Amino acid sequence: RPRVLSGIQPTAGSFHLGNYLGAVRQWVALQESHDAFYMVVDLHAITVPQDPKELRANTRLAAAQLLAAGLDPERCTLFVQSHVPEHAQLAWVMNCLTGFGEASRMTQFKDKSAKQGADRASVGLFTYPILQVADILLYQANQVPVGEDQRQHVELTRDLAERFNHRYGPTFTVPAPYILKETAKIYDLQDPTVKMSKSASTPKGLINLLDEPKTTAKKVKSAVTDTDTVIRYDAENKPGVSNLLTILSVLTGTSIPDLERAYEGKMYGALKTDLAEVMVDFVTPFKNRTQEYLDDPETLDSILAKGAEKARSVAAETLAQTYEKVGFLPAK
Ligand code: AQP
Repeated sequence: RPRVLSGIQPTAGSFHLGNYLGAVRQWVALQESHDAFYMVVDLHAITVPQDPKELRANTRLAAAQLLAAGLDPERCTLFVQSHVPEHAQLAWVMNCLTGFGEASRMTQFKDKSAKQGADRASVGLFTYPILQVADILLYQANQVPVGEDQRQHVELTRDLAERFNHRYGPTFTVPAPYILKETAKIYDLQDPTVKMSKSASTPKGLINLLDEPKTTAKKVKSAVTDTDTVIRYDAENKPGVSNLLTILSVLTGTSIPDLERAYEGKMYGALKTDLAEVMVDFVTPFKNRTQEYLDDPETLDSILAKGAEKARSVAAETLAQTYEKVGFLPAK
């Protein structure tokens, strides 16, 4: 079976709809057909300041949400990044293989450091994509299911894998991004020209999956659309309506042309009311299932412990090969 690897940050508490539709939903599907490794990336989380207690709680919360979303520990390997020390170890080797200019071209770093003030951004934030390279290469992943915003980091992974293989001999699988076109980018409900994001969206534009369902319905109903009246997919001229159609299409399994036909002659209000209902039906059981996992931290921790053990067996082998290739003297 081909292998997939992906991760999600534990930072915000609740996942948002962009995380779910852009990534986690694909993770659930891929566990059926792939040898799947999924992790909560707490090492990535500390690239910006974190309260230790909150980080710990949010790490469990992220794992609980992944299980609630449908990850099955019998079908995939679910673990916490810091439980597998090889991530940080391989990241160092990858840091030394990356050009400073190359790392400086990463747009996510440019955006995030500009927001924080360049002097305040940590070196960890700068090398964030290189840790991601290590995450992926450790598992010899063939595919990386992510949202569009991560494409550049997967490209960097490909470059570094090829560079290492060229310099030291075949070692790493060169991975490909796995990005579904329809859900590659879910947009902010209040500003449908920018991606839904936990740090940049306003509360009204961001659908948190763990919000009260009533709040979710309200946010959907007050989504920004346009002054036209036709319900039609046109990402360029009608970004708000198109975003709502995308979300409804994926959550109901109805194609966009079918939705366009169904809403012919109807007002935006009808689309929003239907989507609000679909969203409530989706988030209510999700929230309940998440709570069930949180109420049983022992089971949750044991799932993560087993996952880490499985992950380590693969990661340790790749790291050992890498160290050998690089020329490190084996420890006796
Ligand atoms: N709006 C989005 N549309 C589609 N996919 C998205 N992803 C994030 N936003 C969207 C995908 O979610 C996965 C996890 O990303 P992450 O760990 O970077 O999560 P995050 O930091 O919580 O995501 P944000 O909101 O994008 O964070 P900030 O505010 O830090 O920029 C990834 O596969 C990502 O592509």
